[in-house]
Amino acid sequence: MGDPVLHGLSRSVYTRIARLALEEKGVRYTLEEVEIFGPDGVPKEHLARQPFGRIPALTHDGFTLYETGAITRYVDEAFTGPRLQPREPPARARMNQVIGIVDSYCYRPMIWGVFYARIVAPAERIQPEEGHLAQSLAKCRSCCRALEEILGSQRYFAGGELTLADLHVAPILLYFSITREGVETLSAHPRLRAWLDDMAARPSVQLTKGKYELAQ
Ligand SMILES: N[C@@H](CCC(=O)N[C@@H](CS)C(=O)NCC(=O)O)C(=O)O
Repeated sequence: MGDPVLHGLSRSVYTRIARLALEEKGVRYTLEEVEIFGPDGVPKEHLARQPFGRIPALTHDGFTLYETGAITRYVDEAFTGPRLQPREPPARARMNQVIGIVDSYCYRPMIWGVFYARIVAPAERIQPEEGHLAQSLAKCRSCCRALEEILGSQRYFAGGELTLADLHVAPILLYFSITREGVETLSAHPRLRAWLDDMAARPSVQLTKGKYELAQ
């Protein structure tokens, strides 16, 4: 079997989620950078892999897969290494619930609402829209409240062991945490903050830092 190729961008949070799964499993892989945000739009060859023009996509021995949740589960099941999905139904359901929360409620406001306005827009000399930021921030606060409640006093989201849930939350919360609104919001959620600090210290997370975090 050959090594998988992940098609994405090192600065993309969803690409990083897939990379974290590969790194935590100890899988050798190649990251092929695909610039989807350039003036020419999504490259044709990427649309053939991901018809919605999003990143990442994974190719492995002629098998092509997109949707990060499917990629991380595939990586966990197709390769040896530490299990990243619990066996017991309640813990497994909790993991899936957290992944659903991240996709449905956290990604847009945290990344496109706050992180984009505070970190990407100034770097690219774009004027952010403050109204959008304020609306997004209210949603970010709800996300942090919900995530902290689920975390409770556990070390990880689905219990005592690291699972895909932690890998899905970390990249998005790390980007949010480098904005001043993120710092403030997280200071009101000390257990979530402690979880994030613990995740930030993992070798997989350190190794996959993108340019915006490295610039801090
Ligand atoms: N549902 C997709 C979402 C992936 C996604 O939104 N990726 C971002 C980059 S982090 C993207 O491609 N954004 C491009 C856009 O929103 O047009 C998945 O789970 O893979």
